[in-house]
Amino acid sequence: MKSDYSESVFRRSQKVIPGGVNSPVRSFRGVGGAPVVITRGRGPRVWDVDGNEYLDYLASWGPLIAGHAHPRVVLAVGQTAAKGTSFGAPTLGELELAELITQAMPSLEMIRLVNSGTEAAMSAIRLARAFTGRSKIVKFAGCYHGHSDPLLVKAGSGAATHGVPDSAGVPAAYAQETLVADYNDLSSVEVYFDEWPGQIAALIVEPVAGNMGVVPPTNSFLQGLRKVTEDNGALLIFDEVITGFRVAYGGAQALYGVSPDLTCLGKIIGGGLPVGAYGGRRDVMEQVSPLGPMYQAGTLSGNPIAVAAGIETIKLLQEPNVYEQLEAYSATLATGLHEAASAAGLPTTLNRVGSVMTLFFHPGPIQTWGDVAASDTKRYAKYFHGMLERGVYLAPSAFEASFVSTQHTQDDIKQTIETAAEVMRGLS
Ligand code: KE4
Repeated sequence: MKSDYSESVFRRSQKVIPGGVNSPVRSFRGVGGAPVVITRGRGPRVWDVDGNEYLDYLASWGPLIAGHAHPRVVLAVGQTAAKGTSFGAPTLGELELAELITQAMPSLEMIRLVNSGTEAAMSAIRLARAFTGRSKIVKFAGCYHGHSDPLLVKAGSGAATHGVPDSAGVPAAYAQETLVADYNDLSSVEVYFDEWPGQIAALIVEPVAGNMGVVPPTNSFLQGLRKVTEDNGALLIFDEVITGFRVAYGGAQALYGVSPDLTCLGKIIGGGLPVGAYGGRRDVMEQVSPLGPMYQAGTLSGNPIAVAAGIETIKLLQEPNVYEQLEAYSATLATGLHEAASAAGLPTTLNRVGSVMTLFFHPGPIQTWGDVAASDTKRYAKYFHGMLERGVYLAPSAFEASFVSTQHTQDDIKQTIETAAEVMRGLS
């Protein structure tokens, strides 16, 4: 594959943008090599500046469930832009998106639109602290909720101790308010509620973990979190930035039948444009300014063009059999990849929920952060580059997810499996 134009553009970018990227995981540091510079997308495909074509399973890290440049999304964005780009005032579009989301997810009695998943999670944490009057929060190792200070925290020295910063610039005093538990291990949560009675405002969780690779909740884990938070007067926050409208139209809360007190959303609800949201119980959301004392604001929150893309994308997901097709094609892909790996004698585990999945080079099962950390990331990097060279674009990190869109065809899936089989034969 020719890549000299990508390489020259990336060299220029590195002079003016840290690492040449506007988000670290795009840098390919997780898999080595230099990223390709993408110039356009259409349906399930993207092209780079050297003219190379790729079958895309990154989907911009999840938002593009309806594929790139969907005609209906492009038309909605264009028609909206022609009437103005932003007013800083109430609009019909933000109301329509708010009503679509709250109708899809009944636990969201009220919702506030913001501009990213980070803003959604940051605001939900502040709201939970305002509502309960408590300061501690519980999160899970391996789960990611954006880059706000309270959430860039890793586990402290031992169980039941406070967290430590997971980034330079996060004061230890902030990190101490965050307690880090182990995903799929309810006892690691219970110990915190015993250690800090009446002090934990909320627990935030990805109901299907997607940021350590895909790790689904084991049976009764989510139900257990619902009970332990309820029993201790803490709020349960589902971070559905990845899973919202992805694993089901009503998100993971519909799929697993567990109702959180607050939900964070992003990615798909913007259809590729910057939209995030947080919402939930009316009595909690009524604490949000201007109704209540918890302040949160944003110049471009509910931006007309962004919400137009989100509305059209969600409407596309209301069409008949959309999720049945996503499930069928994703299941075929998952089975094909796993069989290709087995045929090449490679131990792999493929974790999947609907159209979001991760292939781990590890015999499995993969149910905890510890299992993930033991997977073969070097072999994943070779697999990633082998697929990229053959025109298949996966997540450039072993700890991320790949996504099937409504625009991938059965032939695309078949081609992907054949390509993977060829690459894996070279890995064993
Ligand atoms: P954003 O601020 O990137 O819109 O959303 C943060 C966020 C919150 N919650 C979950 C569950 C998320 O997955 C994310 C962002 N996901 C990452 C990768 N999985 C986005 C990619 C990136 O950081 O560039």
